[in-house]
Amino acid sequence: MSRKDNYLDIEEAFFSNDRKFSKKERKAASYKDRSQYKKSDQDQLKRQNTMTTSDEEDLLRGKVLAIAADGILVDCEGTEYVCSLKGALKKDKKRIKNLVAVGDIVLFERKSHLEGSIGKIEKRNSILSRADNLSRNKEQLIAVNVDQVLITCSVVSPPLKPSLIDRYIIAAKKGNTEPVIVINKLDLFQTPPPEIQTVTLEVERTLFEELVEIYRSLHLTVVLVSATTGEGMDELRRVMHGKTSVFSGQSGVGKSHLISLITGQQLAVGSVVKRTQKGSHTTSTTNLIRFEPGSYCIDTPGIKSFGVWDLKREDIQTYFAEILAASSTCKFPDCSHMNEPVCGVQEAVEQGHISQLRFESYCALMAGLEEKHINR
Ligand SMILES: Nc1nc2c(ncn2[C@@H]2O[C@H](COP(=O)(O)OP(=O)(O)OP(=O)(O)O)[C@@H](O)[C@H]2O)c(=O)[nH]1
Ligand SMILES: [Mg+2]
Ligand SMILES: [Zn+2]
Repeated sequence: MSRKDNYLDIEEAFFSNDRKFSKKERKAASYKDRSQYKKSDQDQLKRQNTMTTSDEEDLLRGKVLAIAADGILVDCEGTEYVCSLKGALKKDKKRIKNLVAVGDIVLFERKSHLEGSIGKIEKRNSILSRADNLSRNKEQLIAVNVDQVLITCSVVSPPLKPSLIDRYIIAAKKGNTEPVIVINKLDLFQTPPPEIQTVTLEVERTLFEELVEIYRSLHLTVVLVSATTGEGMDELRRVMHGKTSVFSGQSGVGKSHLISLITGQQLAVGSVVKRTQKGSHTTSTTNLIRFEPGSYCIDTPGIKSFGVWDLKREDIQTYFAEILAASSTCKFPDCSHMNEPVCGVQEAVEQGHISQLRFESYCALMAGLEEKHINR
């Protein structure tokens, strides 16, 4: 696996290096670390909250802009500090892969001119995370404190991936943020790459039309764009106005290209690898960009796989509004809609009231088959 493919490992390596901590700090941190094992202390200590009010008064408050190889970049009233993370915060490391994420509001101690040490991460109002693709038992934060997730996909190259969109929608809702679907590269329907066969193009067009209809009927915002021709860009700007949006999706769908157009910042844009149509990873770190007062967007590296973190089987249908609605006529109150008789959901699928694509996504999640799906 290349360094770019697993950009969060850079952060992992960074955090595991305690070189920046003085002996005194290490002692204080280890004392705080030990306190987590005492039940009474544990109950009192709120997650992420390891400092006292008097400690906090001396600290600066800022927003995490990026997590790079040399540290966590924090903006504090227009000045950017490179910060490390205090040891006491690392107690959650077993469950969560990256303790701090882009969009976090942090309190930090100024160490030197433009360096700091983060002592507290403020409570987050929303989270976009996924199951860590290696162990699948750790949560990997993609971005936090965002208003909406722009689930970015493209037509033709790389092609649409319906089950991936559904998993993103669930992750966004679960994390208290709004899912918005952005479908890019519409120009490719008019001017497809030469290697794409007509029949493949027609199949993709049919899938595209069906998906737009499904998600709009579910009252989700679907923005249709082409970074190349500029089509739909005004609508995308309008959707992003006054909000914090995170662009996430497969590599090569055009996230950075769209963000460059919206923000006017030149970001690295890569070429799609023709052989696999999966694109090569171009963006290797997550970056928060302010593009107008009160409007922010976050560019993220393309994901290779996406599993919804901590999704309970019994909760799955609550994220499929049309399935939940049809379940009212199922014979069994705990019907899974997979193989029971007299099932309102199966009936609705047969009659075409529920899309086959959505039902397949639901079944794959219910059967725990998402591992197969996430490897694109
Ligand atoms: N035809 C066409 N190509 C596009 C469009 N938008 C982006 N591209 C191309 O798609 C390729 C990938 O674009 P990027 O912006 O690097 O994609 P990304 O999603 O940021 O990829 P990662 O950073 O790897 O996750 C580039 O060659 C872009 O020029 C579009 O609307 N139409
Ligand atoms: Mg990119
Ligand atoms: Zn049923």
